[in-house]
Amino acid sequence: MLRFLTAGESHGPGLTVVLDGMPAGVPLAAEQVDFWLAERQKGFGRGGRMAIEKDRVRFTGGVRSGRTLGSPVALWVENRDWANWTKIMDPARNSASHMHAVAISRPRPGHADLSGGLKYGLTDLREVLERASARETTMRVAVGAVALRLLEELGIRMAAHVVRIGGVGTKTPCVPFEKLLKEPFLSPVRCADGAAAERMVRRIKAAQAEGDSLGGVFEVRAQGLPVGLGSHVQWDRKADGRIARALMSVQSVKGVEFGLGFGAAEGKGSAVHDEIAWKPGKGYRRLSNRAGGVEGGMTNGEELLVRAAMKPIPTLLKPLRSVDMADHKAYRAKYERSDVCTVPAGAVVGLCAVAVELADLVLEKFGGDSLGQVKASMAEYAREIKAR
Ligand code: EPS
Repeated sequence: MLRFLTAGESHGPGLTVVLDGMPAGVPLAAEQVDFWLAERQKGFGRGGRMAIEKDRVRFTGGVRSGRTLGSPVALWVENRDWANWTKIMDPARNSASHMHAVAISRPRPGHADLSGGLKYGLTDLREVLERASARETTMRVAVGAVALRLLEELGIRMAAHVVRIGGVGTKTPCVPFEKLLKEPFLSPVRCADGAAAERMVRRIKAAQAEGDSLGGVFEVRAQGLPVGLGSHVQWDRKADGRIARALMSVQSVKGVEFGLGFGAAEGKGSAVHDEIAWKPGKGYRRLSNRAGGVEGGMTNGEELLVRAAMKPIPTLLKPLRSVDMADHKAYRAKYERSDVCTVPAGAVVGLCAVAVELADLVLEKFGGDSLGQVKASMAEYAREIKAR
């Protein structure tokens, strides 16, 4: 139902996304997208680039008078840094000798550089890194912010926060949802636990002093999801599989877990599964939420709780060993401007990636070309479920 494609290079003129399948009539203002774009740019541990960029969206299709039209929603964000890269990134005018002079032939371990260069037959690794760059996550956030507007209209709320950075983090297993709606926005590392946030900041400062980078874990939660998004009947319709794919496709993500996640493999069945209860007029609920809100590939009406692990970013002040692709000689990578830790930004990107998938799952179940039709169909289904 909902699909999108992004385009644009990190130091090119700007970034584009086209989102197809949004119902008509969803109230949508540029400031609502800009809010999340700004949140993605924050976070202790970011590098010099974020002082240059001030991401702002421009709607170039699908929105009129503050509402979606049902046609593809097209979004554009300018790269301010483009002004400093016009010579290197010009789409038309560079000479072969100039291109040779600025070519990058030394792949960074952990980046897309080497595999991308070999796969696409490129000798200038800039042609890989420009697109592999996490700059692209700007548009995941832009498109997620649009999906979030639909979810909000349907009474579905989302939150995200950072639970670990570089091995230190919150000791609270599950921060209350209401706290997550406020605290992460006030925290330098987007963590709802103040004491843990201080430990994380200290850890980032230490890594920075050592010329290193840090990864971590963020958590995405959603409340108000109806029972039965996704399906058990086919592998590619399973809600958890689809959400996991969306998160795994975010730059630097190396692992995804729902609820207890890997922990579910450690305990006995009686300590892992969520018992079922029923109340007249309210219907079914679970007595715990170790599954993270998904069972059998379907949402079960409990809160969605999914976590993603991000590796440390691969551009390091402390260089790792690699090989120059021009002469096959060993070298230690030269340092370029970079971030030390992007996990706080990752939490925003993750929230937005999950938002798109949830909006798609909702539209798949409830259909509807207009917001009014989706709402009516959801309300009818809610009545049916409560009566069971
Ligand atoms: C990135 C390297 C850095 C990051 C960039 C992702 O950019 P630069 O090479 O221009 O300093 O700042 O992230 C963004 C620009 C962004 O908006 O998040 C990389 O190599 O992946």
